[in-house]
Amino acid sequence: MPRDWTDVFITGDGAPVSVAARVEPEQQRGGFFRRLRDNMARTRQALGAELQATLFEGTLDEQTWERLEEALIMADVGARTTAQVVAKLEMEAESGAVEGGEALTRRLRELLAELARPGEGRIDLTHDPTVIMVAGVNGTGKTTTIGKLAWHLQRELGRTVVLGAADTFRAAAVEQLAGWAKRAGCEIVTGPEGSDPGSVAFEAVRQGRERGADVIIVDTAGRLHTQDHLMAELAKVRRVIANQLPDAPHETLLTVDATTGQNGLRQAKLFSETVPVDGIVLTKLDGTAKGGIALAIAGELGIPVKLIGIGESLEDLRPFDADDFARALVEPHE
Ligand SMILES: Nc1nc2c(ncn2[C@@H]2O[C@H](COP(=O)(O)OP(=O)(O)OP(=O)(O)O)[C@@H](O)[C@H]2O)c(=O)[nH]1
Ligand SMILES: [Mg+2]
Repeated sequence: MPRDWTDVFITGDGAPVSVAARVEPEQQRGGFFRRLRDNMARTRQALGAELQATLFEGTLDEQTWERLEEALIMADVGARTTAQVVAKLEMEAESGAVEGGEALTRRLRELLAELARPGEGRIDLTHDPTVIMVAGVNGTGKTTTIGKLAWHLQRELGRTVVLGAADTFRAAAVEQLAGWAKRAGCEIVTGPEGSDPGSVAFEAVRQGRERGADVIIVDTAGRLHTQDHLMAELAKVRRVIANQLPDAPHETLLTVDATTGQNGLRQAKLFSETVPVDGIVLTKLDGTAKGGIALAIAGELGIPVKLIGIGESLEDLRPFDADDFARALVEPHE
């Protein structure tokens, strides 16, 4: 079942979903996933050859599962996800529930997709207003993602969006976000460079409420003097937002750069230990041949990937579909 935008957002009753939102995905999705499949062709072929040699031709023994584990790790699926998937497949094979190369391969694909779908994969927009905070290592695509998301919410879902420029550390950060606000056609709340990010976030939520905005998206810094300093600041921004509006932020999104592989995964772990993260935005998937990382991130962190970034322009944000990624990795034999 292809996943489109209408599956990503919980909009409540009678929310206007434009025709564009409903008809757009097929062509664009098709284009991107064809590219993704092409990019992942080498990985898929290598994994396919290994599946052929193990699940199809060999007798299923200890060695089969070890080889399968190695092959999945090589495909960047991640050690923890791999161990879980292979253990489950082995159990089902031994109990006789799944038999034969084709059934095992199909089941492998299903298990990979299942693990890549932990928890609630949607973003709830029914709060009044909904506050979304975006965090992540510097350069992973926070500001760009916010611009794309604001554009999408305004254009396709008819929501009014206010942005909060709480990255006050970097001189150009506010300007950059202001550029995106202009492109997306939404308002922005800023503070002077070097000012307290907490007060900018507070002000953004306050002004957003005053103006009757539907969604407030708060940008944050990706780098400070030290890592500890950054984590403390993120926690503080969160607290300040909650003081202005109880239960907010309703959604904390963490951006992860897909091209940084396992390193990105480690950084994401660190962030998610400091601020409760509701969803991952996996960015720069257009620049990597290792799309398997999408399955690893969700599986390893236990946090759903909700959106993916596939380029630098406004329309280059898409819903994440675990089945698509599992299929791009494990060739269907139907
Ligand atoms: N190819 C590609 N580039 C992206 C994507 N998302 C972001 N970028 C680029 O990555 C770079 C960094 O993006 P930013 O949005 O500035 O990242 P940030 O997390 O806000 O960075 P800091 O504010 O420095 O912490 C920019 O050049 C973006 O154009 C994506 O999905 N694909
Ligand atoms: Mg930024």
